[in-house]
Amino acid sequence: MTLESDLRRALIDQELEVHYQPTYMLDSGELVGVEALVRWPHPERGMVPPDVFVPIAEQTGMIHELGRFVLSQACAQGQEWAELSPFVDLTVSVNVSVKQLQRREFVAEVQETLRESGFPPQRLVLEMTESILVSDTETILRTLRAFKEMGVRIAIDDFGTGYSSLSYLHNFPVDILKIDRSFVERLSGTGAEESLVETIVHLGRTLKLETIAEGIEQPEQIHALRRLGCEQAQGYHFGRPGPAETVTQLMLATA
Ligand code: G
Ligand code: G
Ligand code: MN
Ligand code: NA
Repeated sequence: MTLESDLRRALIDQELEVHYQPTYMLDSGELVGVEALVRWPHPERGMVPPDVFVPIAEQTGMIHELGRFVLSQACAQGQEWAELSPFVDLTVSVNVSVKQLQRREFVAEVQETLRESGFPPQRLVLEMTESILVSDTETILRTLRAFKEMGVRIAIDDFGTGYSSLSYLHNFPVDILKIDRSFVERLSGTGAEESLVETIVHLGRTLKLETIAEGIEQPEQIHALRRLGCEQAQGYHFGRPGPAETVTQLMLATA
């Protein structure tokens, strides 16, 4: 069986799962959000990485169904967490690909999913890469404005790895910059490699955007990020992506 036909079957059989990776405030250590990450525990092949099957889904059009699955799981789970603890208001981030954003029905689908789940639009974040903002500008701009009106926020994923032109940050209603982990990796503690992260954090402050550092693996990186004024962080040091129950345990420990 090809991976493509297998993925088609997996979507029908509801074989895919959604895992969640926590995000924390760097100053207080408070748990503030999760990023939804799709997982495929294949009965024979073992865990198939999203880097392998998401591109196949994009090429074959299955990304729409995959995306609907992840979004509905994430919103339902977000609402469950909201009802579980009055002390923690988790933001839920969902990765979306350009194919999804270009689809006419996408905004209405997100709206419907939010309505069905009861999850507040203000707590949903859609993550997209910079490359999205330079493709098919008119459609994307219209789509992002519609989300802005709904209260859904937009994050730029892997920020700093894409395009040198920053003008899109002025033109598009972006709310959050996620600093790519290649920059965070270089925060060794000597200070010599800090200038890129510092520049991104300052850019975020100037444009009134939240900044989230990705891929924190070492405590020294936390110290550097705090010093540079980055607000939030995510990475293996804090927690790997895991099943929803792992986050539930974290929340209950906090409350
Ligand atoms: O979870 P992991 O780090 O292996 O993810 C690898 C890549 O797959 C990342 O770029 C991530 O953004 C992407 N990805 C994970 N889940 C989803 C999803 O639900 N939809 C889309 N479009 N991409 C995803
Ligand atoms: O492209 P995106 O940022 O959505 O990709 C998220 C991916 O990064 C997920 O697959 C997740 O497993 C991975 N990831 C999350 N934290 C870390 C980390 O601290 N180190 C590394 N190497 N990968 C991470
Ligand atoms: Mn992401
Ligand atoms: Na990222």
